[in-house]
Amino acid sequence: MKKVSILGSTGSIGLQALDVARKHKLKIQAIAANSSYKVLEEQAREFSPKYVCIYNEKYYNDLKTSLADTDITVLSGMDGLCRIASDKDSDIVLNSVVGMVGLLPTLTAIRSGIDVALANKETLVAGGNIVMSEAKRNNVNIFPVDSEHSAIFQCLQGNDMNRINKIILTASGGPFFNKKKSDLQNVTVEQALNHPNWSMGSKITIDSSTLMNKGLEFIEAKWLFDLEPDQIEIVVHRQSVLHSAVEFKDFSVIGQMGVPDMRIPIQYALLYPHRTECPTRPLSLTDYGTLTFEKPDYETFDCLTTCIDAIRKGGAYPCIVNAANEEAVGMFLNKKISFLKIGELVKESMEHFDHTDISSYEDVISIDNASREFVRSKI
Ligand code: MN3
Repeated sequence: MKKVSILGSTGSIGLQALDVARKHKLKIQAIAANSSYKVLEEQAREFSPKYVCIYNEKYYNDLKTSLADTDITVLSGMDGLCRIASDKDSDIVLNSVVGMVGLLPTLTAIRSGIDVALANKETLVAGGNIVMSEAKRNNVNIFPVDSEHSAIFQCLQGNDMNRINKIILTASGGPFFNKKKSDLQNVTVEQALNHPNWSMGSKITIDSSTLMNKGLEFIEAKWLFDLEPDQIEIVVHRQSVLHSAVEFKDFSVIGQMGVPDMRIPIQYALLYPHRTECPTRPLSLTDYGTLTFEKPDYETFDCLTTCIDAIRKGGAYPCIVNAANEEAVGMFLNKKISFLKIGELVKESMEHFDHTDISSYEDVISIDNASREFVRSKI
C-alpha cells in the first residue's frame, strides 16, 4: 500500500486525490493546506495522517487546538511543508499547492529521494532546469498530474523518447474562445471564472481564460519531456476529450482520451504503473458525436504567445512571466486591473528584463520578486 502525502489537500486537486485515496484505501501520510483549517481538521479525522500542516501561521493555533485530542503532529509554514516533503516514510508527495510556494517543497522531496506527483505548474515553469537536473541526480520520478502532461506521459509508455517528432498539447480554449480583444475589454471576474469543462481553483481558472495556463503547460511540457519548443504544437479542442497526443517518427499519433475528470490523471500518477477502476464515469464517444480541432488565436491571447517567447528565449524569462502573471491575476481578482491588462503586464515584464540564467533556488526567488515588483510598479 502506497503512502501518500498531499500538499494542497483542500484544493480542487487535493480533494479529488483524497477521493482516489478513499477508493483505493491509500495510506495518507500527511496533508497540508494554506488556510482552510476546518476542512483540514475533517480530513485529518477521516484519514489519520502522521502530519497535518497549515501554511498560513495565523491558523496554526486553531488547528492545533482542534486536533489536541489526536496524536497527529501539527505543523505550519514553509518549514512544515518541507518537513512533510522530506518525510522518508512517504512513497510519493502530491504537490498541488498554488503558485511559487510549491517550488521549495518539490525540490525538498526530490533531494530526499521521494517521488513527486506534480500538479504545481510553477515548479517547472520557474525552476524547470534545477528541478529536472536534481530529479535525475537523485533518481526521483516526477509524475505529471496535469491532464495534458499525464496524457503525454501515458502515450509515451513503452516508447523511446528518441522516436518522437512532436507532442500535440490540447487546449479547451477557455470561456472566451472565438472572442477578439475588442470583445474582452469589459470582462468581469465572474465571467472569467466560468470555465466550460473543468472545475478548478480561481488562479488556474483565470489562467485558462487568458490561455496563460496553456502557455505555462507549454513550458512545463518542454521540461518534463525534454523537448524543443518547435516540438510542441498547441491545438484547441473544445470538448476536452483528447487530453493530448504524441506524434512518433513514423507519423503514428497516439493520444489519450477520457472524460474531463482530473481523478483519472491523479490516479495514474499515484498508482503508476497500475491501471484499476477510477472513481469517475466512462467515456462515451457517441455522447459527444463530434470532436473539433482548431488553431489557437495567438493575437487575442497574448499570454500564450508571451509564454512561448519566454521559453524560446530561455534563462529566467519563464520565471519572469510566471511571476508577472501571478501578480497580475491577483490584481484582476481584486478588481484592481482589467482582464486585458493581465496579458499586457505579462508581456511588458518580459520586455523589461535583460537575459539572465537561473542556477539556484535563490535565483528563482530573486527573479520572481523582481518581476512582481515590476508589475506592482506599473499600477
Ligand atoms: Mn491542464
